[in-house]
Amino acid sequence: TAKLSPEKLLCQLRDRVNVTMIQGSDGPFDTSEWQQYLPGKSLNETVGRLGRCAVVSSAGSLKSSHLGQEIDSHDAVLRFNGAPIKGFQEDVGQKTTIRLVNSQLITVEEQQFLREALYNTGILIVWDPAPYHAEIDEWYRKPDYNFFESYKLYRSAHPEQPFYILNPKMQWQLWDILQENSLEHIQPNPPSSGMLGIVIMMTLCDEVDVYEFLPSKRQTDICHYYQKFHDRACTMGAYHPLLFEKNLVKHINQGTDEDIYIQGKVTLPGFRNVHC
Ligand code: NCC
Repeated sequence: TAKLSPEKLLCQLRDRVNVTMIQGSDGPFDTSEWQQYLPGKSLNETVGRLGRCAVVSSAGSLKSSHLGQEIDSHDAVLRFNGAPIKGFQEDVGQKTTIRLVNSQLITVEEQQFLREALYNTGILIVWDPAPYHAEIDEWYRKPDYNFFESYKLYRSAHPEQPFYILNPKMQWQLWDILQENSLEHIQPNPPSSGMLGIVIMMTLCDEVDVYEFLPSKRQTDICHYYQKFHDRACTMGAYHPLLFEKNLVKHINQGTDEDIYIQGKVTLPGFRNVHC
């Protein structure tokens, strides 16, 4: 269903999706109070230049994949929300460089978020669904989940751990590209954490391997590798435009169909290696 060639699509992603984190100079965050909470260093300074990166979806099809070693062989690994490692190393590895969490998790499950050791490793990034192409201050006044207090509490408890807030403009820049390259009308809901994480890693790394975002032969209705819960919507999408995200990622995959089938693996170039 994609309309642009893979090369042109990569250029669109590179040039139109601005991956930035909220900084102390951004609109309502330019107060002395917020300066104490936002990290002093930029994400780029914190991670440095990354070579091979892995993005690990939380899909049930990671179960019994034995992909742990391969995932850990990357220079950096990105994981999502509450996806655990303990007890699942064999399938998902143990390295965690970045954990991308949604605002719902840190607000609704605030107590777990503040307590569980899982979150204390690596760099945290939180994102929140913003109104379509809203300016930062409009979003700040009406976030989908009011996660700001939870963010501050976590920052006070773990001042040394880098913890960023994703600039909400990115989600709609990405959504526009998804919509333009789909024949159907897409519900105006932001992309999933999975798709946001893929594009974040494409900005930081030379090459990005994504695991079980496009399902392998292990495809299952089990939602997550760490739970027994069945729901096809986890893989196909309900609120998030997951199916469209997956079509787009399939279109720009530089790996083989066999890699998808056997390992659930897609290989994407980092934006530094995209020449337009
Ligand atoms: O389930 P979730 O996502 O945390 O998964 C992270 C990303 O992995 C990809 N995925 C997951 C399961 C699956 N079977 N196939 C997949 O491809 C998706 O790209 C997904 O984004 C989210 O995107 O933030 C989401 O978060 C959960 C939930 O809020 C968190 O896990 C915290 O508990 C949402 N579930 C619910 O709200 C019930 C989910 O819709 C989206």
